[in-house]
Amino acid sequence: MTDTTGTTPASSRAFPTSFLWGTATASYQIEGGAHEGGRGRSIWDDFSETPGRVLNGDTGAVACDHYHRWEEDLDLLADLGVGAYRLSIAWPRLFPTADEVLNPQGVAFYREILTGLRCRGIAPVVTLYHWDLPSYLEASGGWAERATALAFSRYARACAEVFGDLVDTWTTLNEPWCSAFLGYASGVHAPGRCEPETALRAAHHLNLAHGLAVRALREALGARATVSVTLNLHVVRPADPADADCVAAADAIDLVGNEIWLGPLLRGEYPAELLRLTRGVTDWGFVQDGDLETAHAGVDVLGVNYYSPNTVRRRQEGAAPGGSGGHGAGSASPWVGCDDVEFLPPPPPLTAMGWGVDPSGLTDLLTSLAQRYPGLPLIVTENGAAYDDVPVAGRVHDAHRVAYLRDHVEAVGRALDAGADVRGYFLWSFLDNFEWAYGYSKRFGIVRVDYDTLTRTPKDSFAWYRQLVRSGSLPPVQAGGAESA
Ligand code: GCO
Repeated sequence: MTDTTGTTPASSRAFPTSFLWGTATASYQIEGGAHEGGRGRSIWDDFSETPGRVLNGDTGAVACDHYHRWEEDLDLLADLGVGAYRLSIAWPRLFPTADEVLNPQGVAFYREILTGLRCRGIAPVVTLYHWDLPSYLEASGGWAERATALAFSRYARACAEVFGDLVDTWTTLNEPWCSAFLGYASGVHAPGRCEPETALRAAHHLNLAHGLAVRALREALGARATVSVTLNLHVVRPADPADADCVAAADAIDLVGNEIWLGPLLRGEYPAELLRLTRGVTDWGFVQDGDLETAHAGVDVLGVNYYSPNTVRRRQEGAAPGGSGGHGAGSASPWVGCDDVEFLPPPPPLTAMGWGVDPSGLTDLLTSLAQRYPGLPLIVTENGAAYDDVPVAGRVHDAHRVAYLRDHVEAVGRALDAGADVRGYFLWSFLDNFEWAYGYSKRFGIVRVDYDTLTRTPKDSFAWYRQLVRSGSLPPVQAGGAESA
């Protein structure tokens, strides 16, 4: 049914008034200013400057130049009307050198941004680690070493002390799966190592780092601290749910993709099946007494990133093991202990990343977490899509992105209907930005960034999201479906 304006009046879904609408970025992906303000080097500077690691040799040296244009960006956020903004702090801006002397220029930079957000009525949701490990820590072993977790807790404490009056919610780690397995197993992310045992050590030290950081935040801030962690939990489906081999393949991915975090962080254990699955790789001797208790520090809210589900089966003759984890194919698989598993290519439609589009995965993820961990509030800390936007006369009509977003916000609504305690939704991403190994070739933003002039141009999806966050209801879709929005 269409009304006289040509819109479909149906399906205007209202969200609770307390529901938090936001958008997200990360330091290395947008800041630039890599050699300014006393910033030290990170593993992403080293990795991206290494020939052949990042598409087209792109680096984050300039990125979106947010380092100089942050005020313009904050004004755009205010125009968007979001209640919250998820950003990350670059660890090497605060502690540029191994002696861990706090860099006052780094502190001043983030204090200005955090204050600027608050002045505009936007709550800062701050991630402490979105992958830009100081290079001096990688030089002494990186996440393979326990010392890195201890350094992280000192950094977290310093952040609490200098930004505690301005931050709304603290997120310790962003997607530790990517840090451990893309960084140390498949090597498609910094530091680019392909060492399966090291990847499991890194995973454990990230879990430990989270727990130590939560402790530091709570000691420094007391009851004022709202703490979280953001996980990219893998929605993994057996190709044939009636086939025991397919189900076993899905279970293996669930263990190394999800349980390796949920177990220690939310239950204080590594499941016995995970230890069994990986026993050919490690004996887990790096787990020390008390570590699991530390990792199990508890979170006030669990951040969930979702883009696309995976379908797996037992590996068929001739097929490559594992999948790329969605971030570019390396010569090695990130799926340590899962050599028997094969990922099936997603059916169309696909985004520019080659990822499938299936909003039901988001509903399933949120409802299953809600059932498994009752009483734990959830927040979607990332969701969005890259498409090959084509600017036309200075505008970007990104109908595919609008359709993707609309359907996924609806999927969050369905999880709420099913009783999941979902508190908010952060769209990835506010700006087009440095998409890791893909450099600037993939655009996730609702604001286009022209990388020659650094001009910002809000896309149609920006206007669409603006309407959503300002009304709290999903705007009606144009007749003919979301694609024509
Ligand atoms: C991640 C990161 C983001 C990415 C986004 C799209 O999830 O990998 O948090 O930095 O840019 O997810 O890949």
